[in-house]
Amino acid sequence: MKITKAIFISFALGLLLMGTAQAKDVKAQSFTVVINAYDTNIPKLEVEGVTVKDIRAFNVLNEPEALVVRKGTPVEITVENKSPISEGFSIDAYGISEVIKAGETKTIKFKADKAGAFTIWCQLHPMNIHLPGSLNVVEK
Ligand SMILES: [Cu+2]
Repeated sequence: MKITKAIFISFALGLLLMGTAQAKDVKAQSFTVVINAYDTNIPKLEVEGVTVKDIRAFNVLNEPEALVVRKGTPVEITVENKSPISEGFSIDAYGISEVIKAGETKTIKFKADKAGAFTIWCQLHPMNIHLPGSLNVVEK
């Protein structure tokens, strides 16, 4: 009888350890987003007979543009701002609205508990200088 009990206890302990290992498997999905700025100057351009000089084209974009995650997964987004100015990082559906200073890196943590495609945008600047990104939360 003693041996049977010992076997049962080690079996139960094994199950318990397996359960703990499985719980650890629900790891956060990590992303690194780099906010890059492309500041370009077009020295001279002729359009329909009109000559324009020193046009500045300033574009900001998130790289990568789209993040894909399964619903229910904890998410960690490390945002690195390589723009020479402060940039915003917002995902409205998740109540995220962060400001990342030039050269700064911030980690944003949340659980992806709503499925759908959500726009990642900068709340500080006009949309026409930004290419918005997206967070795509897919059903299991
Ligand atoms: Cu911006």
